[in-house]
Amino acid sequence: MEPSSGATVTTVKGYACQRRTPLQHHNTLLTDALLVLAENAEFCENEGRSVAFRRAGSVLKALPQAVRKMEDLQGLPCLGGHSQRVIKEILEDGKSREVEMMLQSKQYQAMKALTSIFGVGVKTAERWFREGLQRHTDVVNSGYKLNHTQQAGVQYYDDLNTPVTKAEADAIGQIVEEAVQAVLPGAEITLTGGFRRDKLTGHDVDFLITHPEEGKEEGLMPKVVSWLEARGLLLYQKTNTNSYLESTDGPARPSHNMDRFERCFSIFRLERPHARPEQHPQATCEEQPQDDDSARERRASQSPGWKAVRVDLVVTPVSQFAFALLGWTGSQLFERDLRRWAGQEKHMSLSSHALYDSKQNRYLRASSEEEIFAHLGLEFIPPAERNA
Ligand code: TTP
Ligand code: MN
Ligand code: MN
Ligand code: MN
Repeated sequence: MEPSSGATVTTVKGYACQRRTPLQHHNTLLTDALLVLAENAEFCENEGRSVAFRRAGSVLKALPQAVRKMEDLQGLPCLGGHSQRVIKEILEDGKSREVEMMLQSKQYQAMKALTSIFGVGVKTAERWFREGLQRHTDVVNSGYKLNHTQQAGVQYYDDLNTPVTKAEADAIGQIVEEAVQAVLPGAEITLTGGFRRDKLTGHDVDFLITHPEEGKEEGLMPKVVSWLEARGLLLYQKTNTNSYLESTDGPARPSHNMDRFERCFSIFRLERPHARPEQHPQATCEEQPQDDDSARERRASQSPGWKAVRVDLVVTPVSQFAFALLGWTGSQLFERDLRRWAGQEKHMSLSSHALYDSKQNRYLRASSEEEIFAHLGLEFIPPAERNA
């Protein structure tokens, strides 16, 4: 299609894994709006629609400049009619009525608040909302029976919804390193997830653990968890043992996207570096002497000397390390498109364990991410440019 005069034409490839997507981009007003629509679709359990809005937003993140007029969108992939309408509204009026209304809606706000409780998915949040709950405090007061995970989610709600900083991620890294070295000298830990993509904050901290000698890593996770628990460093943990070897469906036919490593979803108790000592009531003579509700509330909300931080630990045999590293670095949309590219364009099946070539009927080995991209016929995209 010939661009009309003045339009900035940019070529953007259709799969996120074919594009470089930096952390900072030029279209946050548009991508924030599309993200709200994606979240709302997710709350309505419409995954296809949610992914479509995420894809549209992701294309805009890869553009080298801000979109100023609709012609700038010519030739771009993944922009459906609905996304284009919303973009048009924002370009013309500075905001989208549909998105503004959604942000104001009770349902969206409640679903957002309830799903931000660790351990609460869309289905549970939906049911609670229909039963009249809107905030995490309503859940506490409802007297509903919560599972172990949700109890932790409610108990540490504020901390878990405060972004984790890189400094905190590094501090957690030191603790994990110490734990791992104590139980298996020579084992290696690698920071993955958003922080490997150079994000400045995250909702959790993700680590891969391996050992250069294949097999040495077996059974490592329970030992690491015990070491941490013995020192009071874990507020919560749920460990899954490796089910990869026992499972009947190999990586060629992954039944779902969850991988099957030894893994641990946890909440660490991270000491705050410069925590102020708790204030004594007598020390604050300016304050009202009586112990009223607001005083009690102030004390309760005063941060203790530690912060609850979500941490994901994954143990991988070294032969699968490159696949695990690629699979856990994200972003989620980048991962989704890597698998889609492998299947649709290359007749291969990619998981966090292996790459299977259906034409050659064999697994393709790799000891680095670069080799996996090469197997897939893709240009290597460094982690910092996988922020799709
Ligand atoms: P997340 O930790 O959920 O996301 P993130 O690190 O990109 O961003 P945030 O700052 O919000 O934490 O997931 C990281 C990667 O881990 C994700 O791209 C895919 C992978 N992953 C799995 O392979 N299996 C899983 O079950 C989950 C939850 C994630
Ligand atoms: Mn993460
Ligand atoms: Mn996340
Ligand atoms: Mn994670």
